[in-house]
Amino acid sequence: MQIFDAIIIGAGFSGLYQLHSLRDKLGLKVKVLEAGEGVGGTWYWNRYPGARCDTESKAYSYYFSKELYEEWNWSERYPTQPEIEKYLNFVTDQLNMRKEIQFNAQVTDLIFDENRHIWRVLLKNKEQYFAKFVISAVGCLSFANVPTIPNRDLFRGEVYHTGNWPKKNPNLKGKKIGVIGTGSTGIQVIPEVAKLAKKLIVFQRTPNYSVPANNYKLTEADQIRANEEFDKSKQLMLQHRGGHPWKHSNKAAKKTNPVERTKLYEKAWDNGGLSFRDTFSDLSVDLESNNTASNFIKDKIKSIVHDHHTADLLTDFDHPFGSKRPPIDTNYYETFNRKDVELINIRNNPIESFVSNGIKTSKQHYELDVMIFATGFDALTGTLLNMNIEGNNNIKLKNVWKSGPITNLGLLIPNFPNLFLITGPGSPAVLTNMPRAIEQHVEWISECIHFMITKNYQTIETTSKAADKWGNTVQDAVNDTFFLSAKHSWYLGGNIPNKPKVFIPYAGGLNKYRKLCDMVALAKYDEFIFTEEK
Ligand code: N01
Repeated sequence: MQIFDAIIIGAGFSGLYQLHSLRDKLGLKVKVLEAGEGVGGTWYWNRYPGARCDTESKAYSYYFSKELYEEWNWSERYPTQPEIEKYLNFVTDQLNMRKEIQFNAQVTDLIFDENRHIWRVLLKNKEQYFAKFVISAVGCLSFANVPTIPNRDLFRGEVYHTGNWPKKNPNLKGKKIGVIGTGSTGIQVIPEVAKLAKKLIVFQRTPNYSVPANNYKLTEADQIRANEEFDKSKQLMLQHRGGHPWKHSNKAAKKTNPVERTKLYEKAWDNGGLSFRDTFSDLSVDLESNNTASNFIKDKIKSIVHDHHTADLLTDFDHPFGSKRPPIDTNYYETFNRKDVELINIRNNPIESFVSNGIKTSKQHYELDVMIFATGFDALTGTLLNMNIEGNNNIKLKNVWKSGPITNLGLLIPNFPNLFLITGPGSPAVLTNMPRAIEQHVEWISECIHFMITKNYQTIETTSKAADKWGNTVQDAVNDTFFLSAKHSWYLGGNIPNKPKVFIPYAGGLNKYRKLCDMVALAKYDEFIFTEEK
């Protein structure tokens, strides 16, 4: 029986760097199991029209190797899905990693053998592998949330979810298309689909605050500057709570006079992108300040959208700005000025069922050839809980996490020895520029495994007490913010019926989290239990 030192599940940003770290830095025998036909993870599956990253390309790259960074040139300020997929293939080949990756390998079960201290990993095709360590690199937004609308079988048209978009792009030209969902994904897909459709109907339940991306092509001079600024950018990202390459503002909106405040919002709006959230220091903690941002965005939307009724629907916000992940867009609001685009409020006119040629709401019937669900994900826990994961005494993760995920630092789960999570629940991951969070996790995990090897340790496990303590830290961090006021947000599990309503990520900032993780390593992981190699 062949036993790997480590099995990594997933070949996206996390899995690839974890493979490189364990294989090339620690010399371990590693296998990566990937459900898709290629590398990319999130960026393999989310190939819908308009898919692109909201983080700027020069920051949405690996920073563990300056050489690698300099060898790749991004073409636009924000990278498109095809370009990110290409980048991850480039990294895979540059580091010669393809041979360790098995594609079309969907993991169904992870079962810990307590006697032998190894994990048995089962695939959908019934193959099985064994490994001392398992590292979950399954991504945070990888389990599609597909609403259950009655009579789907009756509908004669096509149905797609943006998170499982077909590799062969469907032909949408000249069709009557419906889109459900106006989160970051819907806001990206809607303007692109509108260009192709004969008629586009957007079914909106909750409007979202969106800021212009202000995308542009990068020049050769931009590339040279990005390379020259590699170290400076890295430092900025390490200091930023969200892992982004800019400084936090130290100005409170409330304490800034209204003329100056509007000037600063205008500047941030023109610059575009996620940094708008950091225009002032108090937007996520002071409602009065938050309202100044919210009203500014509302006025902008109303100045763009010609039809008053549509503009009112697009600005009927039910949560403070930033309490849900704020999207950025290219021509989202402008799209509603097209004659062939209609916005339907499904909050007071809910979708009741599919019919053979479209969809029926409580008030009306809409003819459609294609329905696109941009309805998001069972985030952070969905993919993990979709596998059968059994730890000590065959205890099932499904049962342990019945009332919400329990982890220590988002990295380890009590009773599941040697199972590490990259960007797991309880980590700051989804509140950050993901590659920065991923690099921090991978490096921490690799260092921990290295420590175990040098000490001849067989297993590592966190105690329930330490995990409960971390759970309280996660709760305390969110209590200082507005995140809890967005009741339906996926951060809170609010988008999935019957999911426990607990705030899942750590909201204390990646910079602070990194220090906490470093302290644990410096203290030689004294919060963890190790067993020695027999
Ligand atoms: O998903 P979402 P997403 N009936 O959950 C609606 C990342 N991302 O895929 O708000 C009707 O945010 C739902 O309505 P409501 C980013 O972190 C990154 O857009 O619940 N509507 C909402 O409008 C983001 O936050 C990039 O009332 C239903 C929408 O569907 C995360 O992915 C790009 C419904 C879902 O919004 C998820 O974004 C894109 C139902 N039954 C995404 N169920 C980057 O650039 C859901 N909705 C990196």
